[in-house]
Amino acid sequence: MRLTRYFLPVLKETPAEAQIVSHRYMLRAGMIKQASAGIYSWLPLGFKVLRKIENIVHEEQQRAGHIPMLMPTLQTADLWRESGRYDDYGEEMLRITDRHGHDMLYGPTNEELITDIFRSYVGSYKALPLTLYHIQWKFRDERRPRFGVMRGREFLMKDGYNFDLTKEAALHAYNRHLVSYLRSYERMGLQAIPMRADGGPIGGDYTHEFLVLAETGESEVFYDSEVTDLTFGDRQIDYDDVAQCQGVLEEFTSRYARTDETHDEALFNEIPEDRRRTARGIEVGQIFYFGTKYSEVMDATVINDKQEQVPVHMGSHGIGVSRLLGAIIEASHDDKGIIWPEGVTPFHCGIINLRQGDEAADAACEGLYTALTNAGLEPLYDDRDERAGGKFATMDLIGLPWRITVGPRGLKNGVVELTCRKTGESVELSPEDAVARVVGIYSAL
Ligand code: 5CA
Repeated sequence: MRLTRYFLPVLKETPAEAQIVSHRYMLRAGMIKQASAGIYSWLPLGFKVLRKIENIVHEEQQRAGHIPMLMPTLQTADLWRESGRYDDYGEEMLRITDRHGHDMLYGPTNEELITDIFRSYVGSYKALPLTLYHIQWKFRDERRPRFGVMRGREFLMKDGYNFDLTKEAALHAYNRHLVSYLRSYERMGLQAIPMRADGGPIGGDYTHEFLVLAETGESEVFYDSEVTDLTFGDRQIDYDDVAQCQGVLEEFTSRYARTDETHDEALFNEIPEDRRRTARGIEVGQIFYFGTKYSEVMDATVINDKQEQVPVHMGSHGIGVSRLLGAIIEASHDDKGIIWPEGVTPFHCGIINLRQGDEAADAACEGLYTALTNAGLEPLYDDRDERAGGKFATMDLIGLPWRITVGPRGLKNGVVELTCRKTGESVELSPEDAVARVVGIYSAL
């Protein structure tokens, strides 16, 4: 993409309404624009990152054997009356009446709708195990929407639902989700720690939240510092291997790590004092096993191998897709702007032309642009007729991990400059070597 042809409405001023750094940078970098309280338009740069995050979630869910689909945002109240949650959900639910007087609602989550789909088509245990998921907008009429996409009213969530014959099988589905979430967050450059949590309006007392440690996080968390040493890495997982998935769950959840809702001071004090940590965290996902809570009241049953009609065991599993943009920025930025992890960056590499209009500089930039594009990468070429300072400031603000700077002086010696956004380190290389270096970095991901 050439910047002169793109839509990147960068703000010079720091917006007064933004209290935390991720919100400030998302507004300044022209990623989002508030449409009304807690509701945002996703401008091209923000939309690009949102799609990258969605793609990682899709890939990892499908790797775990979970099946993508799409349910609507608007739901009929009737299903929620069946489960008993229509009244329970309270003021967070946006209720709508259509022209025929039918009560509708903008879905805050989808347990009822998916259970209705399941019961309409599945009658035998032979169709199990089954996990369906979608990535769809949700609405929760939060009393205090704040921090931009972090606590929105409309937000994008991946929600998945498992249907299993037995509790054991459903717990394996739970573990599969835990494993796939660990992989997903690491691919986004994040460490998200699973912590024992509370079921809230979804229900069930077997649940973990995934928290990214950040001072601006809304949750208070208590943990054994050893949990922060754990990394998932590139281990190979067979998602059908019950023992292997259980092993990962045990490895990542056996040490003390809880949110304030389930914190137990006595247990916490059993950790050696130098490892006890109290911090704040951003909840980027939550997994639940709730057994037959919905299947019993909504009559989602199957016939088992003894010809008995039994309610299925279910769980639901969410990732805060739009919130993740905020969480990633909170975890990765400096005073100049965002520092995107390579896995989610909107463009792979920036190209800065220090002397637009200089024949050699223009030609070299075009050459880099073509070479990177031909290698399957997306460069962002700042081809504006602007001063170098302004170009650097924009590039630093939008946070592309790599930048190639091209100027007439370097070109005389046959070199351009490759700079890492995170470390600030630069090396002088021939244009060919700079391209090879960047291509190598991304192909290793
Ligand atoms: N049905 C279950 C799981 S599928 C569910 O709704 N879980 S949840 O309530 O925990 O939401 C899943 C994730 O959505 C949360 O972990 C959080 O990351 C994100 N989320 C929840 N509320 C908001 C909000 N107001 N703004 C942005 N993200 C949110």
